[in-house]
Amino acid sequence: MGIKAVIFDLDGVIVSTDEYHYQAWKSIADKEKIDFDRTINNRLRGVSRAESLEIILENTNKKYTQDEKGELLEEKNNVYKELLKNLSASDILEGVNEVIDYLKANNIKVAIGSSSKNTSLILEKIGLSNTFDAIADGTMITKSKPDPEVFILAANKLEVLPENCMVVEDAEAGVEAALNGKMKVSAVGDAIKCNKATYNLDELINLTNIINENNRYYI
Ligand code: B16
Ligand code: MG
Repeated sequence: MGIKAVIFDLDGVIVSTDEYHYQAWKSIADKEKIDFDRTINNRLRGVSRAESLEIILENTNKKYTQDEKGELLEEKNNVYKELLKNLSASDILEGVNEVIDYLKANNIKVAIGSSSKNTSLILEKIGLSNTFDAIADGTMITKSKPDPEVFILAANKLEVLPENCMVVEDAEAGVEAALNGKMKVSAVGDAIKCNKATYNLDELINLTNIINENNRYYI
């Protein structure tokens, strides 16, 4: 069987935009006088923008109309996009370029599977717009992680079967999404704690050993 494609989550795997998400949500929460801290922010990893707002609103008794929620979502995204202006290739996380080079040299396809509707903008800012063989993102799906839709879409675009895909994720919802899609998954960062992934990676570069191990008898 072996691994024929690696599908990378974006925020928290390729680039640390999670801090910008935190700052943007914090500004909205402060304005609305809602308690919001980094522990709550960790629950927003891999979760869509609209569902993230619902989690934040768990900490207030105030009832928001759909229109008011829509305004908060737009405001959050405006603050977030303003912060993204600071993003550059120097924000690509450690090991990412090396791992992608290794995969390409070994004819393993690479894709993005992200909940973010800002994926194109982020990839452009960090100079990786033309790096991936396929992109599946929040603008193309109707069901959020832990539903496997975004990863299945990436696999379909690559024309690779789910069982031949390895997902790399920093969020528990993303790890579950990959497993729900019958894919292997390597956890990095916060997702290691959930202990559900096929592999846990202390450092992203260790993915090359895992791929090697999986493909020893196939390539
Ligand atoms: P946007 P990922 C996710 O990206 C983030 O982890 C999550 O915090 C965010 O709410 C979600 O994208 C939606 O992002 O507001 O840009 O559409 O980790 O799936 O790459
Ligand atoms: Mg993520």
